[in-house]
Amino acid sequence: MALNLTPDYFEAERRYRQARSPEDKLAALEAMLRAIPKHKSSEKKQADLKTKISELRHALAAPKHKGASVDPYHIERQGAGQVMLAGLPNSGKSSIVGRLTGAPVRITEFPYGTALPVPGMAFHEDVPIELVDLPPITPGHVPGGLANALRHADVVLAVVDLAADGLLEDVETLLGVLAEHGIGADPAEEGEEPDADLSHMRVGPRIFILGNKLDLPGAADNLAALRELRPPHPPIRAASAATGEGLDTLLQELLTTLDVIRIYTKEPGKPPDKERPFIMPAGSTVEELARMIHKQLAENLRFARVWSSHGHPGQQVQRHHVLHDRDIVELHSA
Ligand SMILES: Nc1nc2c(ncn2[C@@H]2O[C@H](COP(=O)(O)OP(=O)(O)OP(=O)(O)O)[C@@H](O)[C@H]2O)c(=O)[nH]1
Ligand SMILES: [Mg+2]
Repeated sequence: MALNLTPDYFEAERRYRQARSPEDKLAALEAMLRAIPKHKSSEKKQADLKTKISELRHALAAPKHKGASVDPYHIERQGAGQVMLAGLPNSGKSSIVGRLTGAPVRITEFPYGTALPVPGMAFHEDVPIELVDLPPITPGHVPGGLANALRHADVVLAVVDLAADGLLEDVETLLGVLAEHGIGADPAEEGEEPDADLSHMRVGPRIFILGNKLDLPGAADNLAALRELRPPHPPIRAASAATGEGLDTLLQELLTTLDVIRIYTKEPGKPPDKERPFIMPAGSTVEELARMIHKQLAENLRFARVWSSHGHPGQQVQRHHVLHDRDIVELHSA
């Protein structure tokens, strides 16, 4: 006899396969058990699920012994995208993340002050962007977890100290270390124009060189020299964590790079919710917005009204209508 598994079950099973932490796996298994039809033919499957759930609960409750700890470099992606700061010791990574996000980073006058990653949320206008402070990297000293985290970031900021005597060398060293770990090694990052046919296949993060400590004597001259001598990719940006100079522009640019739109929703007869926009990839549709809110809403969607600078106010649109940044959307379902 067939098991007659429901869409809810398949959804939970998909979550189980994609779960990265034991906690997520457990939650997905519990959802699978709730969703599985309770009849004779599914008894074996139910028992399997119960065994797996009990094993996982045990594993989670057990005290963690050395070596079995959770990967500290696994940081959940949040907001418009994940931006990781990689750099040689003392370049000011923690200072930048601290200033822009208020996260509890450790800033020290001596190198190697940061031992573990610290995530925080920076805001450009009302869009949250996740910044992650990382321990320093040097040739031969890149923890596997850190390299892996960098490869999964949306953007990597290669942070250098603009006032350092060996700035040019520092930049080459840092980019070399990153390239060795498969970060930023594609031709588009090596000074050539991105190949139009291949650009959509890009995997891995975008890279920016971020010169910090722009406030210090000599930094501006060093920056000018760097700009003259380096190829145009990766692009070079400059800032000062001490004065804040350049940081607004940096966030603005990160937002452009992440290529997201913010959508405000409203209910009929009410003003829009301007507090918490939905952040979606550029090109998203009304249907995708509905799905983000609830799967059922997407299925029952009849039409939407959109207030946009790209159409007349309250225009009625269908589910495949493409949204623009700052559109206000009223969803109507059956
Ligand atoms: N003048 C000036 N000093 C800065 C700036 N940014 C950071 N510093 C100083 O540089 C030193 C190192 O700063 P951190 O933010 O700890 O540097 P880091 O890159 O996180 O260092 P590690 O974690 O050891 O790799 C501290 O003394 C900071 O106060 C800046 O923009 N201007
Ligand atoms: Mg640090």
